[in-house]
Amino acid sequence: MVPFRKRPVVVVTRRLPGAVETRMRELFDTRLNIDDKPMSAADLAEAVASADVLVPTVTDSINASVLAQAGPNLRLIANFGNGVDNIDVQAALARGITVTNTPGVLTEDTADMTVALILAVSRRLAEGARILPEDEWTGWSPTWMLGRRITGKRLGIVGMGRIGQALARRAKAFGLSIHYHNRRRVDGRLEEELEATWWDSLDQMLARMDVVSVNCPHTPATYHLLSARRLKLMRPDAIVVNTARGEIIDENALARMIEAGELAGAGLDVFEHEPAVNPRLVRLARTGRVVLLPHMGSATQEGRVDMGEKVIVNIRTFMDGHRPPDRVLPSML
Ligand code: 8YV
Repeated sequence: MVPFRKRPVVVVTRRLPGAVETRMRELFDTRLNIDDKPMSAADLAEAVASADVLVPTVTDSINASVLAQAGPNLRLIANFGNGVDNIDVQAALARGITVTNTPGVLTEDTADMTVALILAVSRRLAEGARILPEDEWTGWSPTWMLGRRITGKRLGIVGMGRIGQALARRAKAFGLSIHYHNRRRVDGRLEEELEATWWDSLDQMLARMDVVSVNCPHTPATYHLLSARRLKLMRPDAIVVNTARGEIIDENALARMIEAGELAGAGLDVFEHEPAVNPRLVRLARTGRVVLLPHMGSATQEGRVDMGEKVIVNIRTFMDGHRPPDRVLPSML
C-alpha cells in the first residue's frame, strides 16, 4: 500500500453522527452530504471521479458502471456498513481499489433486533401495541391475544457468523434449542457452548424448525436461498425472521404462503427492493401475522458511532500505507 502524500479527499454519501463527521473533517478533506438525500447514479459518478476515498452506505449502489467513471485518485471505498452487496467488489478490486467494511460493531444490536422480531411475531407485540392507542381495549379475557410460546421451540439459524452466534447466545437464554446451517461447521467448542446442532442440509433443517432466522450475507450464492421450494419444506406453524438482506428470501413466495396459512408468520427488517416493500407483505402486516421494520437492525446511536470510528480507522491505516483492518477480500464474497 502506498501512503497518501496529502490529506485525502473523502466523499461521504450520507449524514453520519455529528462526532464522526467532526473527526472526519479534522483528519481529511471531507465532503459531506449536508441534506442527506440518497445520491443518484450521476451524483455517485461525480463522487468517484473526484474522491480519493468514497464512504458509501447501503443506500448507494456502487456498481460496475459507477466504478467505470472512477477517477485515477480513487483508491479506497470505506463502506459505512457490514454488508457489501451494494458494491461490485470484484470490479473495484480489478481497478486496484481497496474495499473495507465495518464488521463486529453492529453484531449485538442486530442480534437484539432479531430476538425482538422473534418475540414480536410469536407474542403478537405489534398487534397488542396498537390496541390501547386506538382505544380498542374492552378488557382482559382468557382466550384473547394468544400468541405462541418460544421457550422449548427449535430455532434454525441460517448463517452462523458473528450475528448468528450472538443470536444463538440470546436464544439459548430464552430456552430455544439452537440449530444452524452454515457453509462451514463452526468450531467444536463453540458448538458445545451454544449447544448448537449443525445441519449440513439446509432443506432438512428447515423442515424441522419452529423459527428460522436469516443471518448470512447476501451474495450470488445466497440470493433466494429461502426459495419457494425451500419455504414449502417448512412446518405450517413455523415463522421466519430476517435481519440480514431481503434478497435472501423469495418475498413473493413467503407472502403467498403466509396468506395461504402454509406458514404462520414473519418478522422482516430488510426487503428485496428497499425502500419499496412488497404490498402483499404490507397487507399481511395489517393482519398482525407479519411484523415489518424499516431496516433498523443496527440502528443504535452507539453502533453508528462505532461504525464511523471503524471507517476512520480503515481510512487512516490505508492513508499511512498499511493494510486496513477490515479489508473485504474476494474469498469473503
Ligand atoms: C446498516 C446493514 O444500517 O451494515 C449493514 O450491513 O445492513 C445495516 O445494519 C447499513 O448497512 C449502513 O450502511
